[in-house]
Amino acid sequence: MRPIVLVLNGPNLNLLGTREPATYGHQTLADISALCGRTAEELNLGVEFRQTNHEGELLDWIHAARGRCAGIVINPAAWTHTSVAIRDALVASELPVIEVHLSNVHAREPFRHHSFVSGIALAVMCGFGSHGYRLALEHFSLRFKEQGA
Ligand code: CA2
Repeated sequence: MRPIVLVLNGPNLNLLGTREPATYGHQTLADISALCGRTAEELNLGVEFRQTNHEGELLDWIHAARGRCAGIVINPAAWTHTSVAIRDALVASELPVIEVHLSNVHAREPFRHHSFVSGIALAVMCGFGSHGYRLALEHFSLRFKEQGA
């Protein structure tokens, strides 16, 4: 069985490609989903790609991943900077987590410099645009191979 990586996206990321291209690029979330699907095929991973504007729904998805998925890639979007609940759920999942941001949050407003997720993440990708998702999946693939999964 291929290890499944859950790729989660937080609020407003459904708007990608429609506004703020200078910050977030021209790709849509569907483009990023397709990129993750192609990458997962190449790496022989299973991938489930989701986005929500409802924090409780994201929490439910994280809870359900425990014991079923091998890792989580998450762009928590604005919840990065506000949500202890998402951090706690990720810890409770007992899964390795890679945090991804399209933009370099450290080059932006000070309120984006703090993340509740980074301190419990295996790794953080920011400023690579959609390539960050690919890098996260590549890292999981190497890690699973090393672990003999
Ligand atoms: O850089 C990232 O990926 C962020 O997670 C994106 C979040 C932001 O709150 C984080 O600080 C950094 C915002 C996602 C909203 O995306 C939009 C896309 C197009 C138009 C409006 C919002």
